[in-house]
Amino acid sequence: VHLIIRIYFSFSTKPAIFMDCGIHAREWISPAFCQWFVKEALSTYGSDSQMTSLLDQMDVFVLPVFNVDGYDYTHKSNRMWRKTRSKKSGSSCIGADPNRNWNAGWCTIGASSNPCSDTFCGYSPESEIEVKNVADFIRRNKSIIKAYLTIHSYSQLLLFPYSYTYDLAEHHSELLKVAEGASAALRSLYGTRYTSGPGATTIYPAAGGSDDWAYDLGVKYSYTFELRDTGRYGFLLPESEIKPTCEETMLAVKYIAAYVQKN
Ligand code: ING
Ligand code: ZN
Repeated sequence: VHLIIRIYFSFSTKPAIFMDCGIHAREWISPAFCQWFVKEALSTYGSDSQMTSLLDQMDVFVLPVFNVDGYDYTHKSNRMWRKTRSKKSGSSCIGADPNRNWNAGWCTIGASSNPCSDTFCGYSPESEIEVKNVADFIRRNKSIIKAYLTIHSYSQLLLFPYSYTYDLAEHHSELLKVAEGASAALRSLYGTRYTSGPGATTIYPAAGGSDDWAYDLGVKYSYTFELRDTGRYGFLLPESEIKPTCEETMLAVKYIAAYVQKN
């Protein structure tokens, strides 16, 4: 069962932004950011004019920990675990990659059909209960969801479709323009540099990712963040970087939200 927090200030149905964190178990800065975002949204509504206007006009769905079992496992057994923790009789290997399990060019490129691989695409699209549940939620709320944001680490990238093909997305130039605006906003705080672009050419080709799936469903503003750092600490980002990372990332998320709000 997933916790999805809906931030809203009136009961009327408004356009919405959906954001998830913690798809991959070991990317600890990601759930930290979702938690930060909720705190910041609730505590700055009424004082920060941009946040107030955003939440007056839109609802925000936040899924703070997508891969709950995997996240728990990184705390108790293996800090570097990435996948879910699902079991299947006949294989001694556990879990599938929840960012290779979506029905978007599923398992055609940059994914493995070997259950022991860290990028195992699963036995079928949406075989992972976490993916099925969130996909159902987004399909159910598709008419109001205007943007899909998914938070990973690390590499300091702002990615958008496609990752499962080298073809450019129909809205490529607009997606790139918004990503570059968001990266500039992020950089303005501490000088942290992000690279923006389609997943396939900016990081690596990989099918079955959530942003490609949401985009093909019709959610135009679909982005994957890869937060700090660029590899010095990697997944083991020191505690001292949590607050600055969250603060700068807020600026990028608010930039995208403000753009979506007026379009
Ligand atoms: N990176 C992503 C991954 O799942 C990605 C990159 C984004 C792939 C979008 C596919 C689609 O491999 C990390 N760090 O998880
Ligand atoms: Zn990830």
